[in-house]
Amino acid sequence: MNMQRRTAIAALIAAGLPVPAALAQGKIVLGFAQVGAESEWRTANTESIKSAAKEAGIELKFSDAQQKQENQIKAIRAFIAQKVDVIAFSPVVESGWGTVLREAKAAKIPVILADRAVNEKDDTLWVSFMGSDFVEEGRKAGRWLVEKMKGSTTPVNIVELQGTVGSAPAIDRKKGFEEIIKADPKFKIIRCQTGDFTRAKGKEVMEAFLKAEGKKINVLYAHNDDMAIGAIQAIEEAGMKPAKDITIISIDAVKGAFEAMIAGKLNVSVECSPLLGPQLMQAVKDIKAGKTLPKRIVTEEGIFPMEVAAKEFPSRKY
Ligand code: GZL
Repeated sequence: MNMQRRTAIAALIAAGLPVPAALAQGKIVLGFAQVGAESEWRTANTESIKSAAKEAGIELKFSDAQQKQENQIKAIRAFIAQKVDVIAFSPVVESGWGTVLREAKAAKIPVILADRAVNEKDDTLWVSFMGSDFVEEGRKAGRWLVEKMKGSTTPVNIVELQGTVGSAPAIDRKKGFEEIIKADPKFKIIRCQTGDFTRAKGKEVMEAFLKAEGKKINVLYAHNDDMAIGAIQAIEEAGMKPAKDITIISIDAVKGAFEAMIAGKLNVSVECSPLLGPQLMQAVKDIKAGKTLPKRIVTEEGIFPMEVAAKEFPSRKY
């Protein structure tokens, strides 16, 4: 409940007047602290949240932290001060959230983790965590590569473009991928560096990989499509053919990835759906209705190799 509504209701009660139902129920107010606008995925996620809030008649207070944790913490503190009904956010990194989450708990404002997790031990600090299983996304990428390289005995040198250092998707996508490829010693990650989930950084780091390792590189594993698309530009500028000279595996399955696969420049993208808006708004309404939420709500997702890209593209929603 926001400040103005509380004050109005208190004044009516103090004057011994009835509180109109519309005022008493009022609009639910949700404070959402977004990571930033670093990728196509994030843009689609923000769009999904804003449109779903509108659709649900929920008043949305939205902040963009420009990928800085201190900005997300500031936004959450502002939501607490404004006495919003629910707080939701996608933590830019896993650690450093205990203090502000305890402040929200002390203010009796429920918190939903949307998209990424935190590594806080006390799970009473949030009501529910909804989002993808990033470890499974990494496994799917690894399984696709194992299948593609089945039967070959020559070494497979992999360079890895990691997501934001310390973020749940970067940690877990690496973990899942390595869990699968470690079964065969021919797979070797020869370089690994963060591209911070952006196209620009992905291109810059891939240029450095190519300078250092050149034609030794057989595979690029990128933790998201934006970094893969940046890397594709670097591979072409180095006079090599993306998806042919270097097999490229990526995650998110955003429009840009489908366009790259249709152009024959990306081999496969593992789906990671940003369309959490409707699920989040339903969770907010359930909390306000006093319902209990599951602690973990996992998004179901697929995998899209380039062979199916043209057929699937028209029906993609992000
Ligand atoms: C994953 C999400 C990641 C995407 C990136 O759920 O947190 O952040 O994979 C985005 O594209 O920047």
